[in-house]
Amino acid sequence: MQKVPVSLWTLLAGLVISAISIWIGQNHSLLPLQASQQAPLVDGFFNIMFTIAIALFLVVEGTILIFLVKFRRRKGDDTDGVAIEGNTALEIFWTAVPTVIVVALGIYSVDVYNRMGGFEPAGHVHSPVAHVSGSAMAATLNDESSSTTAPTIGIGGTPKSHGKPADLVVDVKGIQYAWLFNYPETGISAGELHIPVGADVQLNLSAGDVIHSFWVPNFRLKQDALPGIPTELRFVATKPGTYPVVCAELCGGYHGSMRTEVIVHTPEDYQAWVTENQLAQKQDLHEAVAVNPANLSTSEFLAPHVHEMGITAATLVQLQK
Ligand SMILES: [Cu+2]
Repeated sequence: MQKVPVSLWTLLAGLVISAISIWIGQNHSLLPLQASQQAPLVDGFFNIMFTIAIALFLVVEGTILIFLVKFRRRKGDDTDGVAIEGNTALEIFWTAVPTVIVVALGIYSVDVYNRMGGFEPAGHVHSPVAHVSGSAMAATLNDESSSTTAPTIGIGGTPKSHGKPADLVVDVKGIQYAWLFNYPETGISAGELHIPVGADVQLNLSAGDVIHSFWVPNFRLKQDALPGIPTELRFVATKPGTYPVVCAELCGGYHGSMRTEVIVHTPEDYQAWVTENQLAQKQDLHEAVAVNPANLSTSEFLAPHVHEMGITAATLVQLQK
């Protein structure tokens, strides 16, 4: 039987490994459901990296297995192995290949970041810029405050939407250990993020105490919320549903419980939610027909009785302690 040349075996192995890697790279189910316009861009990049990783794994582990068998010690062979000092051609090859891969991934990732809006944060006008006095940070913040535009950090409008105002702006504040959502246009406050599907949404992020990170895995978006430095996230949700919001920056003892949800509504559902909440939150306590005392703080509960009982507001504050 004629011997098959090594180059042919190598070619065949290369083809099989490429086919397996590309198939796994496209057909794995490691990532959650895509629910934003940015998600397919991020996943495309992830899948390329995953394909390369699988190919490298198969090449390295496969070579180890083949060599284990082919170059095993035969019975009665007590000679030393061949002394090999180096191989310039091989070294150039295994330096060049990773260099090309890393540079190509670098260029691709910059392109993805640009298409996501990473280079176009609008630099939203921020009400009083927080000053961290007595630190080096104060100097840089003071320099910035000469203009009303805050530093631009985060994901902004995609090249298509850049320069246009977002359809919906929500102020998001991270505190130990919760996310607070304020809708400046409607005056609504909420503990979850409600948005309409298909709307161009801009989140203005801030933090009340330490660094938090606003992460929506289904949107493939993550942005730090920093004390004193505004950041933003701009995106379009593409599928109605309820998705988790996770704090992705270790922020203290209960960091693990700093979770909430983003609810992507159909436009009609969203409008209903806005109407319902504007009514509920506008209502003053004395206009309410029925009040559940369990929902009131001590001072709210006692407020109507303070006058009759002859105690002052100051006493009341003391009572709460
Ligand atoms: Cu946090």
